[in-house]
Amino acid sequence: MSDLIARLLEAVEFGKIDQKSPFPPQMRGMDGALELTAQALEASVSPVAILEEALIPAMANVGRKFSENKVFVPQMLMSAKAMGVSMAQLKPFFASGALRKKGTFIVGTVKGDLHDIGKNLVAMMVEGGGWSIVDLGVDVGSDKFIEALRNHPGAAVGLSALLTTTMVNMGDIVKGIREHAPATQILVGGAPLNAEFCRSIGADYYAPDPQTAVEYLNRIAS
Ligand code: B1M
Repeated sequence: MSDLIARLLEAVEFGKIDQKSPFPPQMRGMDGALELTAQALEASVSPVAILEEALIPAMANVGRKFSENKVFVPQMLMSAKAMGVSMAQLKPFFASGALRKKGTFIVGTVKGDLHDIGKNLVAMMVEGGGWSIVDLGVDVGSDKFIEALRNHPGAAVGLSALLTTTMVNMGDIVKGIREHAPATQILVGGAPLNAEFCRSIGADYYAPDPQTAVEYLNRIAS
């Protein structure tokens, strides 16, 4: 692992956003995710490596430490912010999709759930795969998905959930969408889900990661 990747992983894991950020105190004055991502890109480290070898493992470490009561919500939030400033710099590399769009993809994190990093990543990769994105944000119920479908008939829909307590809300959203537009392609994703859960709520496809989501959407578009 390159030194820059290792430092970026550490910056995101400890929630060091940029050099002037006072948090965490032990990293005061050091480069943060903002500077280290820019340096990695400048050094021709691939955006995929930045994502897969630094950002995603950093968040996995944060999640493990949260489970072990070694970090708490504020630290998770700082890590999410650090990841956000890094992802913003990667976006242009992933969002250079074909000029002619393959279709529209409506995406949101479901009702009750505020986790948006995975959803943003999926939106970014799908956009890069040549789709127009309608991002409804977080805490989205069936009414908003249906309204978006009214504005974008025939669009595919993606639902994200990170909590076992909110993934169950996907069932109602799928039901609502099916009543309004039965043929809508609905894909679901997020850490606590699996293919069996997807089938049980009547969604069309479970995508474990953004790339699988892109591949599925490209299959249904062709
Ligand atoms: Co929260 N959180 N969190 N959190 N958080 C988890 C999810 C948790 C696993 C941590 C833990 O206990 N180890 C745990 C859930 C337990 C459970 O239900 N099984 C948890 C908890 C408990 C909570 C709170 C309840 C904590 C509290 O308040 N006591 C609270 C809930 C708030 C709410 O949503 N109502 C909460 C809050 C937060 C923050 C706000 C502080 C922050 C989110 C900030 C933000 O998103 N802007 C946060 C964070 C950062 C995490 C962890 C550490 C990281 C999540 C993340 O961004 N991962 C997380 C632990 C973990 O994941 N290991 C945790 C990186 C991201 C790239 O991965 O989102 O999994 P992920 O997305 C992946 C795939 O899942 C997939 O592709 C992505 C890339 O591979 N994917 C899709 C996701 N959506 C998809 C959709 C698709 C296809 C693929 O198609 C449509």
